[in-house]
Amino acid sequence: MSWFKKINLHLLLGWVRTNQDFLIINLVLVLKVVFFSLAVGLGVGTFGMVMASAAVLLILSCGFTCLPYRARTWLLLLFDAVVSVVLLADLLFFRFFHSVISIPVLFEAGQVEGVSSSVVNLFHKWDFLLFADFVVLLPYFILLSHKQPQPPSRVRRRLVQVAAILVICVLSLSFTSKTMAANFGKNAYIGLNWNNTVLENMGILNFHLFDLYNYWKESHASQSLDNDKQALEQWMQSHRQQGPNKFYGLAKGKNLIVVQMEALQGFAVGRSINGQEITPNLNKLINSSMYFDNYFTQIGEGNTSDAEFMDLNSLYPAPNGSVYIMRSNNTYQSLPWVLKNNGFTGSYVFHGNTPEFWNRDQMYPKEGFDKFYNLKDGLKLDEKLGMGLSDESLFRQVTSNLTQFKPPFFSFTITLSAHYPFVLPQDKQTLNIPKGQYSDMFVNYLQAQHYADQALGEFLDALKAQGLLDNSVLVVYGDHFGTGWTNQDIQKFLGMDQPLNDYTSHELNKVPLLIHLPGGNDAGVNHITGGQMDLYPTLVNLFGLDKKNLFYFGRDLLNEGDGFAAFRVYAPDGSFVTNEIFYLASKDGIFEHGAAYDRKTGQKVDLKPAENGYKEARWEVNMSDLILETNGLPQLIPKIH
Ligand code: GP9
Ligand code: MN
Repeated sequence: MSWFKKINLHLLLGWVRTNQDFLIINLVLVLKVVFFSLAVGLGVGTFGMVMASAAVLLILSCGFTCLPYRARTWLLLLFDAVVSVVLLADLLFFRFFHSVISIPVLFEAGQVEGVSSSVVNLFHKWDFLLFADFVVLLPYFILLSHKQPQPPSRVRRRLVQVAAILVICVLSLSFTSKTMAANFGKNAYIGLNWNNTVLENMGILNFHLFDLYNYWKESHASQSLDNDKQALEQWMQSHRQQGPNKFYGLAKGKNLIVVQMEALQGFAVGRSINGQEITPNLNKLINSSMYFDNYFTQIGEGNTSDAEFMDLNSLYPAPNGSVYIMRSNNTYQSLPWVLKNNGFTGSYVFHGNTPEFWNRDQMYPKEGFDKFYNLKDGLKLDEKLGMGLSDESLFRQVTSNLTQFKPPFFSFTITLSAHYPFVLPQDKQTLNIPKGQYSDMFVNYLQAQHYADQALGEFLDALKAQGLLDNSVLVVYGDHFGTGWTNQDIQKFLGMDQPLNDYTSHELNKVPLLIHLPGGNDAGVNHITGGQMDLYPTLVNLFGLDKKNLFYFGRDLLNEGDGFAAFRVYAPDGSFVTNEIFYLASKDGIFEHGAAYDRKTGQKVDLKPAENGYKEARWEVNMSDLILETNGLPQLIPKIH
C-alpha cells in the first residue's frame, strides 16, 4: 500500500474538481461515440474501441485546460458541439450509404442541397440524444465558470499535467493500433470506406484521423502507371479476344437511345400488387427485347453518377466519393467518343435537374457529349416533381429533340421522378394499395416506379409514332436499388419464407437491363450474370465498333459464358458474383474470412472455387483506381479520341 500512500489523494480529488468540465465533456463524448456505434449496428463497441476513442478525445481537448476558466469552458462546449455534429453527419451518411464520411466525400458537400428532402428522412427520433447534454451542461458550466474564475494550479504545473495526459493517451493509442495490426495485418488500414477494422477497433473518431492521414499521404504520393502498364496491356489484349463475337455489328447504322431509370430495382419488374402490374410498360417491352435478369448494379458512393460512369466507360466507381466529382479532369474513352469515331453524328444527354448536380456540366464534355439538356439549358421546367422535371415532361421534351437529330445519333436520358423518398402528389399515385399493407416508404416507392413506368410507356409510344423505334437500339436499365423500407416489406412482397440475410439482400441488388433491337429481333430472356460495367463492351460488339483502341474492364454479355460482376462500397472489395456463386468478402480484407454462397441453393459453400474470382475482383478494382488516379487511359490507349 506504500505506493498508494505516495499519491496524494487529496491532490487528485482537487484536480478532478478543478477539471470537472474537461472530464464531464469527454465522458459525455465517449458515450456519444458508443451511441453512434450502436446506432450504425456495430454494437456497444469493444473495450479497445472505447479506450481508443477516449484517448483521442483527451488528446484533442487537453490543451484547453491550460486556458483561463471562462475561455476553456466555452471552448470545451464548442468541442462537444463540433464532435456531436460530426457524429450526426456520420450517422445520417451511414444510413444512406452504409459507410461513414471520408475526405473525398467532403468534396461533394454541395450535393446535400439537392437531396435535402432525402436527408430529412434519414433522421431517427433518438438522434436528439447527441445534443441532449447541452440542456444540462450549458447552465451548469456557466455556473461553474462563475464559481471558479481561475484554476488554482500554476501554468507550469498545468503544462506538466497536459504532457502527462498526452503521453498516456498516445501510448494507449499506439498499443491499440499495434494490437490491431497484429490481428489483421496492414490490410486494416487500407480501403477504410469498406474496411470496418479501424471503425470497429478504434472508433469513428480515430477512423477520421486515419482517413485524413491516408488522404494526405495519397495526395503527396506520386502515383504512376509505369509498373502496371505492361500487365494491363497484356490483360486487355486477351480480354478483347473473349467470346465468339456473336451478334457483332448487328446494330450498325442504327441510333442508340439509352434510358437510365432512377432507382428501378429488379424486384419491381414483372410483379403485381393487388392485381395491378407495377411496371406494365416495361413488362410489355421485355417481350420484344433482349432481357437480362441477372444484371447487378455495381455503384459506389456516387450513386446515379456511378451508374452513368460505368455505362459510358466500363471503369469501376471510386473506392469513395464520386468519379464525376473527383476525376472530372481526366481523359476518357467514353461511349460518345467511340461512337463518334465510328460514324455517329452526335451524342446528347438529357436530365431534368440543374447541370451542376453530380458535376455533370464538367463531366459530360469530358465524356464526349455534344450537348447537355438540363434545367438551365434546353429543358423547360413546365412540370416539377420532387428534385426536378417530371419524367413525363422530360420524355416529351426528349422526343421532340430526337426527331431533329441527324441519324445515327446517341441519346442518353436519366430519369428523376422515382428518386428517394419517392413521394409523388396524390394524383400521380395511381396504384390502389390499402393503407397498412406495407410501410409508407415502400408504398411510395411502388407508386413512384409505376409513375416512371407510365412515363416510359408514353415515350415508347412517341418513339413508335415517330418511326424511331425501327431505326434505333433502345436500352433501358435501372441505375441502382431503392432504399428506406423495411426488410419485412420485401419479404412480404416477394413471398419469401425466410427473412433477408446477408446473401439474399445482395441478390436483390439486381437491376433490369433491356436491349430492344428494331422489329423486336432476337428477343428473349438471357440469364447471364453481369453488371453495369458490361453495357459498354456489349454495345461495342452490337454496333460493331472497333475494339482496338479501347480499354474496358466489363464483359460482353452476348458473348461471355461464365458471367462475372465485382462489387465495392456496398460489399467489401473482392466481393463478386458469377452464374454459380456469390462471394461476399470480409470487411477485414482477409479472403478466408469471407463467405461463398451457391446461388441455386443459397447455402454456404467451400471457399476454394471463389479464390480466383476474388483475386480478379481485387485486381480489377485496384487497377481501375490506379487508372483514375493517374489519368492513365491516354497511356493505355495511344490514339485516344
Ligand atoms: C440527381 C439525380 C439523383 O440529379 O441523378 O441522383 P442520386 O441521388 O440518385 O445519386
Ligand atoms: Mn439515382
